[in-house]
Amino acid sequence: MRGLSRARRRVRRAEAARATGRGRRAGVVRVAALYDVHGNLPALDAVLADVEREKVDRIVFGGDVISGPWPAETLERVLELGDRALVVLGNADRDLEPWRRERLGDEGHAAVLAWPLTVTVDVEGLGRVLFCHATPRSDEEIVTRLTPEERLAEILDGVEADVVVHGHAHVRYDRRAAGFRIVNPGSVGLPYETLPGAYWAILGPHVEHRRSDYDIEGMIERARALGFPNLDELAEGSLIEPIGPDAASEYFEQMARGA
Ligand SMILES: [Mn+2]
Repeated sequence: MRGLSRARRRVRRAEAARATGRGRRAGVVRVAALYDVHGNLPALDAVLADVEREKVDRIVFGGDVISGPWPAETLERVLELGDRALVVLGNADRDLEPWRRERLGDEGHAAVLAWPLTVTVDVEGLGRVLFCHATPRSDEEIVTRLTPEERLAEILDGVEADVVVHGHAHVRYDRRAAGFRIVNPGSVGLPYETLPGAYWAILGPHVEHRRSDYDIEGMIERARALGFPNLDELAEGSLIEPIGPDAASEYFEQMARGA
């Protein structure tokens, strides 16, 4: 059944590609997926330095890009990448919280709000890869590596992709379910993993999870010197003593169930 619907999707996609003359974007071999940066500039800079060594064709920012200590600088980094960067909107990017509003200004905020909810890229070796922040239909619906397959099937019903890349829960995984390969690259700026660091992934021709090291203590000091509010809340559980992927996944899955 699943194989059949997958085959049907492939046929529909091929037909759509012929109809529009699109579909084959030659040369898209490797994509770096940078999710949930959360305005953590030192983490982003460490990841971008590692990305440069990888010779990727595209860098996809998977939402919740700017909300954090360095919103304006983070947006600048994204814009500096020009056409190499593709960005999707995250729920936290929409937030009009004063720290960000002051630093981005109306123009910056408008640029952020113009980001689409999904971006699709044909990646050699993986097929059609859909990037979204939370799910293709919502930038705040929670999916974790523990989400039951029946729920995934409902959430992803009608989605035309081979691979769905999402974030929002800040825990990396790579899973096949409901006829899709589903990947969370983890979070650059606020990961809930065992080891501190900045988490991201390379897609094409395989899925490779990556971790970049950076000076976390230094980042916290710099953010504190800026006067960024709620820093301790932010740092605790993620940056300094990560609560870990199991506890975080269970916590978010409970939220998803409304418990
Ligand atoms: Mn987030």
